[in-house]
Amino acid sequence: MLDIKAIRKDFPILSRTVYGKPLVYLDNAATSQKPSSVIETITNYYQNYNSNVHRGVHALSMEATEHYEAAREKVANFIGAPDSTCLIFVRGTTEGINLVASSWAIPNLGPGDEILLSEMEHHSNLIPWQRVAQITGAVLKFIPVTEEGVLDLENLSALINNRTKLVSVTHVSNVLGTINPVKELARKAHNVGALIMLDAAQSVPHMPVNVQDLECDFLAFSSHKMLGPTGIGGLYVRPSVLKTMQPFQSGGEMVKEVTFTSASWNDHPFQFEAGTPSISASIGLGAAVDYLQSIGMDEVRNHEMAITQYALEELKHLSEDFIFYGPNDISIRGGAISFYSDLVHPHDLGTILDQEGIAIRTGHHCAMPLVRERLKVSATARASFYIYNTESEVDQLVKALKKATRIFTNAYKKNI
Ligand code: C6P
Repeated sequence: MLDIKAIRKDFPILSRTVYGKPLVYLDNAATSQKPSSVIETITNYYQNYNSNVHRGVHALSMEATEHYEAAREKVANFIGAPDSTCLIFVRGTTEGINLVASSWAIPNLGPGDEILLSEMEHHSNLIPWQRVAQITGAVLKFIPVTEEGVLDLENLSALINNRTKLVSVTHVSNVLGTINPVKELARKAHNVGALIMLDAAQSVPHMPVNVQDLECDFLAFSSHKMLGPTGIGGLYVRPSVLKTMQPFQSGGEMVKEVTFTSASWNDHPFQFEAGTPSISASIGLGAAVDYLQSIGMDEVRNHEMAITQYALEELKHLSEDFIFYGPNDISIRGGAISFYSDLVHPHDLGTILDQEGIAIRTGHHCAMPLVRERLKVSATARASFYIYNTESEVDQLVKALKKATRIFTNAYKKNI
């Protein structure tokens, strides 16, 4: 069991108030809060060894390089990568997926090749592939989503076929909370010679993830959702695939020899990290990994299951007009709960909850096709949990939702 009281003390922001009420932060799928250790690590870099990496012979630069590469080791180890050379620092999940689209997919795909996605993808794992399809002539296919909010794998043998070159799916849905059977998908993809990319934005922060165990070829995630700073994330690429990839951006650091007319590429991962990297953010991500590892990812996941289960049970006490999306089986869902009620528009719910100091997200969650075309609503409200959330905060959420429902039901009655 996590000592939530002690954990909360590590997050300075959790002691602030919003409109005079204690902050109840339930927007963790959008971004997580940061512990003091991460904030102090970043400050320490700027106060004591701020310098560029890989370039200088002076003490500060060498210190910065040491910390930067130590962070890469930590992050690679955290996701079970075979070694740190296959962990590329990127700005986040979005850039990681775009890197794979540019450096692997565009050079390798052609007309008629198929890219298999699912209907529950975030725009970051949809639009880069739409662009790849436009450029290469490849075709996009989609694994459907069932009423329960899980992938419908009934026709998988037809969807993964000899034309399939890439399967790219989210490990955990940011809207439905569903944890997808990605290992099974990896096996099926590899059976036909296709590669698999995992959008791990919502899994790496919340559960043990091991890229070798999952047998994936590419995996991207964002630091800011796992207690780390914004502007940094990781892209794992299987070493045998990494060797075949083309450069992403070009400029300083990604080259070995340069003439006026040509250049040769640096070793990976540096080949994919052109320009001065996000040094402080990378080191901050290393500190976030240290923090999560000090708790233990099994414990992180256990807490998430417990609080999500509690929330699902308590939210049932709301008016019957509320629809909750995603599977009920807690073993296949993460800590994001999306809901909708005809009584109160999600944006109104978000605003009323905000007045109570409760932060949730409302909208299409950057998964417009799923929300509009599958769930058939314009928006949902979403509460999402992390290691510092308590059952008492869930109670406050339920109470505030009841209040919002009352306000709108009364206003509706007055109008008729
Ligand atoms: N989802 C949410 O509120 P970036 O922005 O690159 O760090 O992450 C993009 C991303 C990709 N895939 C999934 C499954 C995600 O959930 C996200 C980010 C946030 O749901 C912001 S839209």
